[in-house]
Amino acid sequence: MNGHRKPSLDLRGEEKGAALIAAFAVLVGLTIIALAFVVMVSDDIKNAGAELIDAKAYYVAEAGLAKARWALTTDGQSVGWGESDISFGAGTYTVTTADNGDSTYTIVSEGYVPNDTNPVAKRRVEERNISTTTSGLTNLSLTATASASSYKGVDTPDKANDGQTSTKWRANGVPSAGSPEWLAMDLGSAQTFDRVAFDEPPGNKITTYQIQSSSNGTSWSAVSNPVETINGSVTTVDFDAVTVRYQRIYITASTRTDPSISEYETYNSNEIQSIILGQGKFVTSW
Ligand SMILES: [Ca+2]
Repeated sequence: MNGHRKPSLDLRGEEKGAALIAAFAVLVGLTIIALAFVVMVSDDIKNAGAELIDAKAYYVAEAGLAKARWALTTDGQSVGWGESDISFGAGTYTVTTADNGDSTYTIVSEGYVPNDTNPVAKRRVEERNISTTTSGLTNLSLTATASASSYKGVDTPDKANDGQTSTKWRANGVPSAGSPEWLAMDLGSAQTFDRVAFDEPPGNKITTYQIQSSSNGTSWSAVSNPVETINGSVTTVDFDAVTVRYQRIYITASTRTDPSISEYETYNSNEIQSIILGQGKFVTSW
């Protein structure tokens, strides 16, 4: 033994080279995988950011929808109500309510982030097939205080708004232009109405009259654009909506000496009594 190392070292050197190449290959592989992860994660972050903004636009649109439901059911607004560019959270919404002409209506709300002028995200929410019923309109006369130019016997003014057609108000006199008879309703506070209906006992017919409104009970003016519809003993008059405390029927001619009214009703035809929220809810994104 001369202390030399075995020449097999060179052989091991070849092995070492092969190991280096393998290690390099593994390193390259790992680097590619790592880079791929970086790209994937970066895409995910980007996508998550876009999804977050879209989600915000969606919920802003939902806020507009909720506002419309509240406006129509609680706030006394009518179909056709809407509002635009309302700031809410991260964006703005524009909401409309439209009558479909078949006793249903549609609410459309659009949400924009950050605004509708230069939106990064937009979402549209529609609620359809919402129905309304106006069959149960509130007769405002029932809680009003009636008074009249005159009355006869037990047929006092309050019999015209007691909810019973078997009782009536009867004037004590012959109405004429110079000597009118009238029946008035004090609603207690200013209220909106656009329809009056009065029911007359058999044989009675008021032939010339005016529906008048007043804010103070002393100065009166005729309602605008009255349209009369007669159905049996009931005469309905529709006119441009007014918001006042007092109104009356001002009678200047009648087929009978003493004009009589068994029930005098007051309505707001735009009043929405009940709302059934639609079954179909559609979300459209773009
Ligand atoms: Ca009555």
